[in-house]
Amino acid sequence: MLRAAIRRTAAAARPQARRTLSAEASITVDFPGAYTAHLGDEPAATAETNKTELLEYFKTMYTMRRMEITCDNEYKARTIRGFCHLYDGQEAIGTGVQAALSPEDSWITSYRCHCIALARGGTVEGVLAELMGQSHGQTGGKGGSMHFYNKEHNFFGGQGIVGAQVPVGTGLAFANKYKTPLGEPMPVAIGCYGDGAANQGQIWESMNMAALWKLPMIFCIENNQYGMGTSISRSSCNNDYYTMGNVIPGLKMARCRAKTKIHAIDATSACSLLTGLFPHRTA
Ligand SMILES: Cc1ncc(C[n+]2csc(CCOP(=O)(O)OP(=O)(O)O)c2C)c(N)n1
Ligand SMILES: [Mg+2]
Repeated sequence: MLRAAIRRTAAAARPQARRTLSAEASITVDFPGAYTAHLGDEPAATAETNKTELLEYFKTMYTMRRMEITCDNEYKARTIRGFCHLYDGQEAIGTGVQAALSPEDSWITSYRCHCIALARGGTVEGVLAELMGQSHGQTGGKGGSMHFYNKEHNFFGGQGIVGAQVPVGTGLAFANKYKTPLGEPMPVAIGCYGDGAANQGQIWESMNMAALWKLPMIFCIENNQYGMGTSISRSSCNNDYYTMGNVIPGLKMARCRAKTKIHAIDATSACSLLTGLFPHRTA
């Protein structure tokens, strides 16, 4: 599944993929040691991109960071009430996933969803208004921090129950397969969840069904090393989460520094599109 999805993305078969449209000079980015594979081959540790794309990724991540810092401040000022789960430090994942997905692919995530809502067709205004309970918020001011949703852009939330998005995401993958006529490109589904959710029973049940029925499902673990202040070493007997699928190929995407063929840069903004390990984050 994961391997097939990556192969499909790499092939850039679909004409609407933005990266195929640019006629700009290509930049080759190397990120050695970024991947470790389980039950499959590692993809090439190099990517073709260009200045426009890189700037776009940086702008997205920078906007996310500024938005989350504002949310943080407003939460502390009590203009945002209720829950507020921030995504700062993890922006590269959302940005990278969005860059790899097609608009028709389905995306579902945890309560840590402000920036995914932004990436998946939202606006900063819509996110902030939602958090402040305004009717012009992205989900009418009724969802709040944990329940962003955007059906038009195939974003299915925003789930408050840890891990609950994974079986629902597997259902989205099933629907994508069921509804795709034979021979036509099949949208994938991606379910993002944390290290704290990774050992739940419903994850294993979902993986079993996804593997059994060969669903176009990507299980994406955002390992920020903590679940509500409990470190992964105290909650999981296996900290190599990418090896957890007993028949599902896994890929660890490590934090890395990239080098372009032009000059050496600290290109976290480019290469950590595929990063899987992040600094401490608690709810
Ligand atoms: C079923 C369930 N149990 C407990 C909680 C309370 N809770 C909220 S966040 C969280 C930690 C989850 O950690 P992780 O999956 O690593 O995600 P992160 O917050 O680090 O992104 C817990 C236990 C919940 N929301 N749902
Ligand atoms: Mg975590």
